[in-house]
Amino acid sequence: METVVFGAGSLGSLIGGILARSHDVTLVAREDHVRTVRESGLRVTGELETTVWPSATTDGRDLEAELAVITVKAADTTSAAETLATGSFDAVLSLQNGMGNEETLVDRLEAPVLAGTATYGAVLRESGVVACTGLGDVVLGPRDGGSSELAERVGEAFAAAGLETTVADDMPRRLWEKLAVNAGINPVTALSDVANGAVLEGPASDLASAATRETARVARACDVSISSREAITAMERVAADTAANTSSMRQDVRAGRRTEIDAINGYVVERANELGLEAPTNRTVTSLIRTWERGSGLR
Ligand code: KPL
Repeated sequence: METVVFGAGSLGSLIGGILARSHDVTLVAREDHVRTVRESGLRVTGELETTVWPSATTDGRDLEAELAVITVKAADTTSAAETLATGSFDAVLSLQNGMGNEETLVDRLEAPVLAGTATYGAVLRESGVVACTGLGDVVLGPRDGGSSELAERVGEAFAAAGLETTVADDMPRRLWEKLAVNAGINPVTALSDVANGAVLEGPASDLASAATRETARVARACDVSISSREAITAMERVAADTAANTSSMRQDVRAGRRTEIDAINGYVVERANELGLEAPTNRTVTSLIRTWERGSGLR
């Protein structure tokens, strides 16, 4: 399946690299990464070791492919969608953190938009080299739930390349569960500068569990059935599976980049406000991260 990966940072390079084993892939990425991939190929190290030769470009305009996989940061989804709208795709798949990305894509693109989650650990070590730091899976499906032939076709293409893939008919619930996991792990690890496993014990555990529990409560108020226990179990499972990893928000803070706080804990606070609910832990961590972003000149 001819695929464009828009936003080939850590996760995008890993997914694009694995897809390139069986499919025609174009990476849209930063200049230094593009140059190295063109000269020396894309090297995947760690679990899924391989070197592949996808096409690579810095210019995402006027591209045509069967599938566009979106892996940009949530804050960059609008500009990614506007750029992609100059090209032509049969389907678009969001593999991003946070909520609201699919709506942003649907509003600006004609192609059907699928929702997805990816739990592979990925770190872009240097231009042209991405490490797979943990095997995971990709779950994808229609963004409103249910099934579609398109989702099946994309799922088959991913599986054929060796990505562990599930086509799901309950994406709204899965996106909320991922949000609850990220709402617990990401801000706590970023603010405390600790690896994901630190949220399994001590004061970090109380804070992460509270943020996750609040997220599950807001999900239920949005008619998505997810108990607090289920959400906390999911958060603890991910923290244990990725114990030594650096969360994406901690990576952003360390690199002095704007984080995805608005689409994660900020989203929970917004939905809670609309529904007349309290989300004090999410509110607090959102304020702290936004304060850091402001102090760093990022917002
Ligand atoms: O998705 C993640 C992230 O870092 O954004 C988790 C699940 C926390 C894994 O690191």
